[in-house]
Amino acid sequence: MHCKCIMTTYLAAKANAWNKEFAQAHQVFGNMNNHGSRKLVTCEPGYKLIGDSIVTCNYGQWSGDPMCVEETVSTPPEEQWVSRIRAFSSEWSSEYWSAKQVIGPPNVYPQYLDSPSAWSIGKNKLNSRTEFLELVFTKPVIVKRVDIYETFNSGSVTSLEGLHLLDDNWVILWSTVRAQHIKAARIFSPQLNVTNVFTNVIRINMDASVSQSYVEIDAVQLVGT
Ligand SMILES: [Ca+2]
Repeated sequence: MHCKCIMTTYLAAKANAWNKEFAQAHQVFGNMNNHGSRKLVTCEPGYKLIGDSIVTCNYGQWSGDPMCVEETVSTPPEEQWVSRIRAFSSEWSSEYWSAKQVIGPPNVYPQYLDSPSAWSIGKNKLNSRTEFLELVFTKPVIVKRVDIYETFNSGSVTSLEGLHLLDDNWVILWSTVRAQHIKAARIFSPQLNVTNVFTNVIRINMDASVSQSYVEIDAVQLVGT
């Protein structure tokens, strides 16, 4: 079985030295003698990762034994709906228009509608520029795309962040200087600036002040490998 892996540029920038022994099989960066250091292992297209994506150096031994094996049938990227709400800036109520209305597949889209089945900002938040949702998905992936199902007063999203599980740092995946006000439902999938973040936690930052109305999001899908 042929093995071939690539390291993300994120870690490559931090790398001190090659871990030669490990790199022969997995091509990961890092200092092999550094106890407690963690590495992210990813596979090139056409290869599938078997085992954990993150390995930890434990007194000279790597935890787990991830491998990249050639795929006989290429697997499509993982597509996941929100499974849990981690945090939110506000919500219209604890039930209708609540943050938990974002969980699961869309049930308002493609309608453009003020619907209690979508999350809405709180009652006194029409001028708020600092609204956010922190969303948890079941399986961590290398983030390729985030689809935001906007169903009322679209266009408020100003940036997207991913909580990189390797070091628990928020990484900005996409941002814009100005929010918009679009009176139509849409699936917003911005072109990400960073495509090497490994996570199952996404934060959506919004500016509601542009629309001066209730900003609503029906569902969010995370796409990655
Ligand atoms: Ca919904």
